Amino acid sequence: METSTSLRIGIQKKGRLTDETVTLLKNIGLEFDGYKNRLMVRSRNFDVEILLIRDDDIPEYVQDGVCDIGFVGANVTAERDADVQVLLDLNFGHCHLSLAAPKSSDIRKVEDFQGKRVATSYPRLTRRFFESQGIDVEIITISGAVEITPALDVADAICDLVSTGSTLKANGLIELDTILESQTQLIQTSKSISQGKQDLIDKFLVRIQGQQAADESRYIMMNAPRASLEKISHIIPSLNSPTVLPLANPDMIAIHSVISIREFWVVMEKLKEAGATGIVMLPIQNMIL
Ligand code: PRT
Ligand code: ZN
Repeated sequence: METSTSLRIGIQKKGRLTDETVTLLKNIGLEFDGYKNRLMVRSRNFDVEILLIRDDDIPEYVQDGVCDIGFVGANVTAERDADVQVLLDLNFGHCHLSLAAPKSSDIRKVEDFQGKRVATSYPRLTRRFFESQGIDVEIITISGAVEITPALDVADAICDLVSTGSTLKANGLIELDTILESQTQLIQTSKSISQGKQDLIDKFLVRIQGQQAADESRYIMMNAPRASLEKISHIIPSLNSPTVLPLANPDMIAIHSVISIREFWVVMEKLKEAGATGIVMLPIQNMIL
């Protein structure tokens, strides 16, 4: 059942994901303002409402069709066991849910957790993990500052999100096993939605994918001897064949192409060996594949 005629997007109101999510929505062409201290904002140029809510509520809101799509960490969707479709990994908000124990304790591997107290804000995922390992633990559900529970003797070990690892270190904890890898995802309700809304979601998906492709690509330009063109064309794993432009010196050409940022350094060294000079790399604003 549809609850609204506008496409409803659920995003985190205030937290680690908010700025990057808002930037992404603006980058794909949604115009809106004044999202701070608001529960809902309407887009000026699309039939879209943005609901600003706690990240914990996003999976259920999407599951129940209150929101049609949402931007939320995979960790939250997994903990809520929400029945939603994952449309896309968004490559920000990377973290992992890990077991950790005090440096001073003798807990070093999963079997050592037998009979221990484990504090976490992720009781469902933690319980499921230990059940899968056939290990009995006492789960202590804590809503925040899980890392201080061993020092307070509330727990023997913890299961918490880690990104840089500095919080664990500052609290004398050692990271042991990772039970879930996470990043922000775009999720969609499994409830039926109108064709109009689906078309809009598909349009946004294409735009996000274009943005992602642009983020991980660079435009490169170089000069090279005309005689090196064939060799250079093989070095550049470009989307299509490279653009070749004449230069004032008839023996020289300019070559333009798009390459993956991950390949840049390896490709650049080979290009130099093949005679390319003045290699320039530029960021790409957007890219429709
Ligand atoms: O108010 P609301 O409920 O919306 O926000 P929240 O406080 O529950 O969430 P928030 O804003 O802290 O995090 C939102 C999402 O960011 C999480 O659900 C994850 O998907 C993602 N994320 C990425 C993280 C981290 N990295 C992260 N490091 N969420 C939390 N942390 C915490 C972690 O719990 C620990 O306390 O940061 C600390 C560890 O960080 P490091 O860098 O010291 O390892
Ligand atoms: Zn939360």
